[in-house]
Amino acid sequence: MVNELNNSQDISNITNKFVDALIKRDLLGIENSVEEAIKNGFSAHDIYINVFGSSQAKIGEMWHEGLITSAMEHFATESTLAQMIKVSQSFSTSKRNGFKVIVACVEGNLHSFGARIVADFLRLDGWEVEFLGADTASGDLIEFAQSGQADLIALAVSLDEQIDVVEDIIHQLNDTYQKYKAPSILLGGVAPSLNKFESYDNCSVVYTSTHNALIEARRLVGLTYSGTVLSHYLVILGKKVHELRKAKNWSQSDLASKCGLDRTYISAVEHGKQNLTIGAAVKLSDSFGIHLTDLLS
Ligand code: B12
Repeated sequence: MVNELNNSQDISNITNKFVDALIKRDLLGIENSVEEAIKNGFSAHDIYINVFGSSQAKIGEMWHEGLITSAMEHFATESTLAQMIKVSQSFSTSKRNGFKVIVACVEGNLHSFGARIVADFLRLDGWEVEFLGADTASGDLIEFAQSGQADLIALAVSLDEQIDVVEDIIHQLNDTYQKYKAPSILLGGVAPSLNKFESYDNCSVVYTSTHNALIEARRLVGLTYSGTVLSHYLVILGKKVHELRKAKNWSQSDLASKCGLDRTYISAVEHGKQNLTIGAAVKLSDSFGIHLTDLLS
C-alpha cells in the first residue's frame, strides 16, 4: 500500500516536471523527466497514461481556456509525440499476433492523441498497426483498409457531430465488402453518443480504458486474450531456460538429469511448447541455482 502510494506520488511528480518543462519549452527538462520515468521502472502503460495522457489533457485544457496559444499547444503535442516514440522503442517487443489493425480519427476529428496511445498499445500487444492520425476522409479510409486487407478498423470519435460519419463508414464498408467479411470496427473516444453503436454487429465501443480496448480488439477478431498471452509467455520462458542451460555449458540431458525431468520435456520447454507445472519450474530454478521468481519474471 505504502509502496503503491509512493509510486503514484513519483509518477505524478514526474508528470508535473514534464508539464512544467513543456510550458517552459525546456527541451532538456522534457527529455530528463521521461528518462527519469523509464529509469524508475514505470511501465509503458504508466508513462503513456499518467505522464503523456495527463499532460496532454492539462495542456489541452489550457488551450481550451485560452491560456496558451495554438502554437504552444502544437509544440507541446509534437514534443510529447517525440517522447512517445522513445518510450515505445524502449518497450518494443517482437511478438506478433498475425492481425492487422488500422487506427484513425474519423473525418473532422482532430483529437489524435488518444488514438495514437491506443495505436502504440496495440502494437505492443502484437498487432501490425497502421496509424493514420487526425481527420481521415471516410472513402479514403475504406479504400486503404480494403487494399491493405485490414482485420480491424479502430476509430477515434470525439464529438457528437462525428456520429453520422461513423454511421456512413459502416454502410460504406458493408457496400464495399458485400459477401466478404468486412473488418470489424472498434470505436473509442469521448463522443457522448457513441453508445448508439453498442448494439451493432461486428462493432465494439470502448470509451476510455486502453485495457478494454486491447481486450475488445482481440475479441472482435476472434483471438482469446489468455491463449495468446500464454503461448507468447511460454516462448519467452523457453528462451530463458535455453540461455541459462547454455551459460552452464550443459546439454539438455545434463539439465534433465539434474532436475529429474525427461529430456523431451526440457526440449518442449525450451521450444515454448510445454505449459510447465509449478513443480517443474521449481526443479528447473533449483538446478540453475536461481530463485523461482527470477526464472518466471
Ligand atoms: C487536447 C484537446 C484538444 C486538442 C487535440 C490535439 C490532438 N492532437 O489530439 C485540440 C486543440 C486540437 C482540440 C480541439 C477541439 N476540442 Co478538444 N480537447 C482536448 C482535451 C483537453 C484533451 C484530449 C486528450 O488528448 N486527452 C488525453 C488522451 C490520452 O485522452 P483521450 O483523448 O480521452 O483518449 C483516451 C480515450 O478517450 C481512449 N480513446 C481515444 N481515442 C480512441 C480511439 C480508439 C479506437 C479507442 C479504442 C479508444 C480511444 O483512449 C485514450 C487513452 O486512454 C479534451 C478535454 C480532456 N481533458 O479530455 C478536449 C475535448 C475532447 N475537446 C473538446 C472540444 C469541444 C474541442 C473543439 C470543438 C474546441 C473548439 N471549440 O474548437 C475542437 C475540436 C476539433 C476537432 N474538429 O476535432 C471537448 C469534446 C466535448 C464532447 N465530446 O462533446 C473536450 C472533452 C473538452 C470539453 N471538456 O469540452 N482539443
